[in-house]
Amino acid sequence: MKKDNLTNNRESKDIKLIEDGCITIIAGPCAIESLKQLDIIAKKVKECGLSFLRGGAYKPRTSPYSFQGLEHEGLEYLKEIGSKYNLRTVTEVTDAEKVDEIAKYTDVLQIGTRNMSNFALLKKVGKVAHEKNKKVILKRGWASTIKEWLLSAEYVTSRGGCEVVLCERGIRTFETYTRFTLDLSAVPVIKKLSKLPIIIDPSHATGQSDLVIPMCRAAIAVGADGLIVEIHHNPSEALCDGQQALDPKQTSEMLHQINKISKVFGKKIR
Ligand SMILES: [Mn+2]
Repeated sequence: MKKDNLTNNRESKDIKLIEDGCITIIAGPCAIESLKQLDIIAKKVKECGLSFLRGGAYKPRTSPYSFQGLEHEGLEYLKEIGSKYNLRTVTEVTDAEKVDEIAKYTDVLQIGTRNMSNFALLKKVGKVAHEKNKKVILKRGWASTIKEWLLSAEYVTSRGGCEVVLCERGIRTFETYTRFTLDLSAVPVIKKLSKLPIIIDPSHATGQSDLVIPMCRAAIAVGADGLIVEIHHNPSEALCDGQQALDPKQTSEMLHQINKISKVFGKKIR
């Protein structure tokens, strides 16, 4: 697809990441693996009635020998598929020098757990998000306190202002059965200390697909404004984080359950 098409055929209407009375569910693969893979998964996201597609192009991996993402090529696929299905896109920024480039291809800039204290990156993301009207998801550092997390958010919001959403994604404790320990009490604490919305990432917190739906339910019950969930059309063949990805059937089941729980709180999913 030509670059002009990629930049021009989006609906100009701005939509917020979080809206009052709604639960925002962001879904998609951990990593963008190919145009076809992203197309299949995005189609599912659209069929589920959701508005936001996630997908990593630059992947910060614990091991340098793991798949590092398709990088620039992945950004092009994300933009193309976002346009095709009219989905807003979410992707991670890992490096201050890449923020301008990535902002041309995505609606939401995600700052990952490893970069929550990368202040040069936070300042750059805040500036670019303000100038280009991008939204920001700031994940909690896995060894960071809530107060440190809120101060990191201020690095972003103080560069002119933009929509910033916090994301609790698990912290490191002595427990090794789950990948991290999901700190659900962070939700009411954030609600007490801050006006920023907060979403939950049950995929990275638990690291196991069978634990994702129960923690999604708990996240809505505790008052989270949304979820970011890794899904894949064929988790056993995923190049990244397949063990925690929901397959299409589990994705439908998750939405079915979250829809029911959201109604209890007078909210609808989007
Ligand atoms: Mn992942």
